[in-house]
Amino acid sequence: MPDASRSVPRQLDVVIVGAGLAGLYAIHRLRGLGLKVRAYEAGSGVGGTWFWNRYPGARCDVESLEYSYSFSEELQQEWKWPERYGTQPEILKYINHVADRFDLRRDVQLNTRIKSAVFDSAANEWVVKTDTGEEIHARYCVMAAGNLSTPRVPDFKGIHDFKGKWYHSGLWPHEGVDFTGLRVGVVGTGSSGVQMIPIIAQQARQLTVFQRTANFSLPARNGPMEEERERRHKAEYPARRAAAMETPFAIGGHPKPTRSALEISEEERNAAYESKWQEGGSISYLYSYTDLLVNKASNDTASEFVRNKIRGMVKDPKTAELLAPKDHPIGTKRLCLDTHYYETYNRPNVRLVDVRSDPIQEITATGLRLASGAEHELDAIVFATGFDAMTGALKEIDVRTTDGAALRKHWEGGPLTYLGLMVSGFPNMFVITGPGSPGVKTQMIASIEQHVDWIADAIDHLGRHQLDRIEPSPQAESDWVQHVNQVADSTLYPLANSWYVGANIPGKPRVFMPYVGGFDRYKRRCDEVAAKGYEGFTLSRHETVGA
Ligand code: N01
Repeated sequence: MPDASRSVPRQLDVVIVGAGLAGLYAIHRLRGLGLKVRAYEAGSGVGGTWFWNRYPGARCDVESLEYSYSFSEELQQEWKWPERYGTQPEILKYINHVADRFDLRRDVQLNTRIKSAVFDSAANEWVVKTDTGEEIHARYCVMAAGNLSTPRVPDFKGIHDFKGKWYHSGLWPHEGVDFTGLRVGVVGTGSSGVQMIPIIAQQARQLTVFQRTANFSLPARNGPMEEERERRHKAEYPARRAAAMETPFAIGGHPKPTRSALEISEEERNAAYESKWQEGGSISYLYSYTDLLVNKASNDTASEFVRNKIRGMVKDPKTAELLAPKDHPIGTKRLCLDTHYYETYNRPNVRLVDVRSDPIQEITATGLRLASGAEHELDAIVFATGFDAMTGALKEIDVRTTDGAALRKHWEGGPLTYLGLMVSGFPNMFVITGPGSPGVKTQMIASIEQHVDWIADAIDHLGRHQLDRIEPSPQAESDWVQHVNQVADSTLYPLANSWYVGANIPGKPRVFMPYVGGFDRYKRRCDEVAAKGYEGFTLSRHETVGA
């Protein structure tokens, strides 16, 4: 018998791809406009990043009181964060609480992956198909599929011959993994590796870390939430959130720097770095001076301070030198936050292997072989090797239009968007925190709320003016991409081989993807565009063929 749910397409106003922090807020906000919405989520639960990344030590690197939704004063007052930085289980608990509190689950469909999305130009609607054979028709499509949601294990020869177990940080087993007594290898020393290495080291008989690029990491100085700090923060929540909107990272509480790092004496500068180091956190360190991310000589002072800290913490001088990053300025790759990362290399059961000078050649049945022929016997391998960032999730969906456009083709030379929110040639499709957006360089939930609010306002505007189609002009898109690149080129960011430029994915076009002009500047631009009647966009009323 034919399955009715498959043969009768579901009709919606807005189809949302993903039920992470962005998808959930989109449901709430768009439902508030009286629209019929539904989010489709590949996972068996809501939460996106925080649903999938369950590796040991997974924790947010933005403080809990900041890294949370601001749209409900009651929610932000009532929720109690137990620690300065939220752990993955705690954040997932919070997201589930939000889903229940705002009755969002009734518009979420779990265990469903979107395979294709085709804009039917004549009918003026998106036709979206799932891996379960369902078809959904919707006027608008909101891509809330995440920007670090396509895990990537390098294409190592022999991986399927490995007799032990292997894992990726972003696809961690729900039941957890017990490494007790095992010889474990961790490949990758980005934020995920840096967080898991100290914890795995406590369990494993032996831990071997395979490092290609040393990363800068600062101490998180995590601890239980101080009552007085929480009370003060909550008393000033609305003002603090508003102040955060006026900062480049959408994070409040850090005084705006006023001087160059080169304007003051070395002694004074190092004292300032030391105080930030003791305070913990990455934003305050990078915000020490006006020019740390734009002037190499200034940055050198901040980089060298951290390198010296590493040299002081790691007892073996050779290991310390390997761990001290020298190939990129601090902050130009995502700055890590850790708890006892560098000290972990002083443990007798931990060793560091440099796979820059001697790359991983293949995985064998019993471990891993390097180009030199050196073999490492392992019982388990953990790949903390990152994601096909920013574009991976969207490229996995076959996004097309009946007018012949295909997103994969449009983005062949690198992603093109206007304001990071829309793509020319793909009407009525919105992207949340994708390429061209400052999202990944900010307190992500603030960017999510700003994007979703802007999108909701745009859809509302269309409805109030009897319009039903919006798309950016190719010129506005190309101007924005040029602006994003110009801004990036005026900073030190392009000096690093990072996922910001797709460097971790062999063959990916090297294009700087996030907008690094600052959240404050970006938000002003988005507001201005809307105030000018959606400048750079074409708004129209579609006449249904045959109507
Ligand atoms: O991934 P990454 P991640 N052989 O891409 C190495 C967010 N996040 O999962 O630098 C050997 O940063 C690669 O080496 P290299 C955050 O935005 C946040 O750690 O390419 N090594 C690198 O060391 C973060 O930036 C939080 O030379 C190989 C590592 O794998 C983003 O997610 C926590 C290799 C990948 O690092 C991604 O972080 C976790 C190979 N063939 C993540 N291929 C917090 O909030 C890759 N590598 C705290």
